[in-house]
Amino acid sequence: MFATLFALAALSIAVRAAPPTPAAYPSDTVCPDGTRVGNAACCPFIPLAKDLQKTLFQNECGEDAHEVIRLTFHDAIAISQRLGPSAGGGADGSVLLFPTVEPNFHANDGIDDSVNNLLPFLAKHKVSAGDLVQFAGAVALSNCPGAPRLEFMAGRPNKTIAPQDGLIPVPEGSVSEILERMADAGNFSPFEVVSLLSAHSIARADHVDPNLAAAPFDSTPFVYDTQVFLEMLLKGVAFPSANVTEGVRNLTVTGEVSSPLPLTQGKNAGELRLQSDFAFAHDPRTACAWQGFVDKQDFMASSFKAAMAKLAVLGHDRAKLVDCSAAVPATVKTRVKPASFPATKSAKDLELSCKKPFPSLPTDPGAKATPIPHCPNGGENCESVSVPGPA
Ligand code: HEM
Ligand SMILES: *[C@@H]1O[C@H](CO)[C@@H](O)[C@H](O)[C@H]1NC(C)=O
Ligand SMILES: *[C@@H]1O[C@H](CO)[C@@H](O)[C@H](O)[C@H]1NC(C)=O
Ligand SMILES: *[C@@H]1O[C@H](CO)[C@@H](O)[C@H](O)[C@H]1NC(C)=O
Ligand SMILES: [Ca+2]
Repeated sequence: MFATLFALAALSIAVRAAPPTPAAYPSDTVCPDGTRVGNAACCPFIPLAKDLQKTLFQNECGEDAHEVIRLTFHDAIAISQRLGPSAGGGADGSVLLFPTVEPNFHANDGIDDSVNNLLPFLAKHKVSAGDLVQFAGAVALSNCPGAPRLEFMAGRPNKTIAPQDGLIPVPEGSVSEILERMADAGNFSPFEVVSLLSAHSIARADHVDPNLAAAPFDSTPFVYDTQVFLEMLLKGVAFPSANVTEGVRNLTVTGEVSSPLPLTQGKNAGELRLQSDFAFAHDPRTACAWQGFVDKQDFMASSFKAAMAKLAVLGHDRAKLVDCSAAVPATVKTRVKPASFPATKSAKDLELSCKKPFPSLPTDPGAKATPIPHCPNGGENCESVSVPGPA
C-alpha cells in the first residue's frame, strides 16, 4: 500500500511539465529558499504551494482539490455592482475571515470543509485570506489532468467585510437569473459563464440529492476534460439515487434533473445532473457555446483560464496586484482521452439545441453501463482531509 502510494507520487512528479522559461516570467528576485521570482511579494507562495500539495491535496485531483476550486468561485462571486460595496468584496477571502457567516448560506452547503481545511494555512503562511483562496484553487487545479495553469495575481488586502446572502448561484436557478447575477458580479458574458462551468468536469455533489454523496457531474470527475459538455447533451433516463435502498428515499430534491448515467453501485454514485447545467446546455443564449466545447479540450482550457483570471480579481484593480503566476505549479501532463460516448451511448442519445454540426465521436467499449469510480485511484476507498475548525 505504502509502496503503491510512493510509486504514484513519484509518477505524478515525473509527468509534470517543465517549469516556465525565464522569458515567460521575469525572475530577478531570489527568495530565501533560493527560488527566483519576479517580485519579492511572490516568495511566500513557493512554500505555500508545497505545503498545500503535501498536507491537503496530495498532488491529486480528488475531493479536497475539487472543494477548494469551488471555493474560489463562491468567495469571488459575492460582489454586486448593483448593490454596491456593502454587499460584498468579491475575491477577498471573506469566506475564511468570517468562517461562521458565509458557510451557513444555503448556496454554500458543503463549503465548510474547504474553509476549515484552508484556515491552518492562513495561520501558518504570511499571505492574505483572499490570496490564499485563489492561490490554493490554482494549486488544486494543477493536479487535474487537462487543466490549464491559472494566472495568479497576489496582493488582495486582508481587510474586508462579510458579504450578504443570496449572491451565489444555485442549481435551481434559471439561466436568466444566473446570467444576470454573473453580469452584475463581474460583467461575465454568457460565453464566459459557460467557460467557467467547465469546472463541473471535476466536480461532485454531496448536498443536492440528500440520498447521495459524491455524485459526479460527468463520468470522469478526476480529469478536466470535455465529457461534462458531451454528457449534458445526452437524454436523461433516471436519477442516480433511484435505487438507493438504505433508508427511505427522500424525494424532496430541487436543482437536480434526470441523468443519462444514473447507475449507482455502493460508493460509486451515478452521474448527477444539475438543473442549471442542463438549462445552460439548451438555452438559446448558451447552447452553442456549450456544444462548442465538446471534444475541444484546448479551447475549453484556454477559455476557462481567461474567465478564471477575471473571476480571481473581482473586487480588485488588477493593475495594482503583482503577477505571481510563476508560483503556480506546472500542470500534470497526463494525456487526456478525447471525448467519447460512455459505453452503451451514441449519437442517437443526443438531444441537441444548437443547430451547428456535432462532432463525430466514438463509443467506449462495453455492453453495459460502467460505474463511475469513487476514487482517483479507480477504487471505492480513499481518504479526504477534514480538519476540525470553526466553519
Ligand atoms: C454558475 C452557476 C453554478 C451553479 C448553480 C453551481 C452549482 C454547484 C452545485 C450545486 C455543486 C454541488 C455542491 C455539493 O452539493 O456538494 C457544485 C459543485 C462544484 N462547483 Fe459549481 N456551480 C456553478 C458554477 C461553478 C463555477 C463557476 C465553478 C468554478 C470555479 C464551479 C466549481 C464547482 C466545483 C469544483 C464543484 C465540485 C465540488 C466538490 O466536488 O466537492 N461551479 N456546483
Ligand atoms: C490575514 O488575516 C488572518 C486572520 O486574522 C491572519 O491569520 C493572517 O496572518 C493575515 N495575513 C496577513 C498577510 O496579514
Ligand atoms: C429531505 O431533504 C430535504 C432537502 O434536502 C430536507 O430539508 C429534509 O429534511 C429531508 N427529509 C428527510 C425526512 O430526511
Ligand atoms: C435500478 O434497479 C433496477 C432493478 O434492479 C435496474 O433495472 C435499473 O437499471 C436500476 N437503475 C439504476 C439507475 O441503477
Ligand atoms: Ca471530467
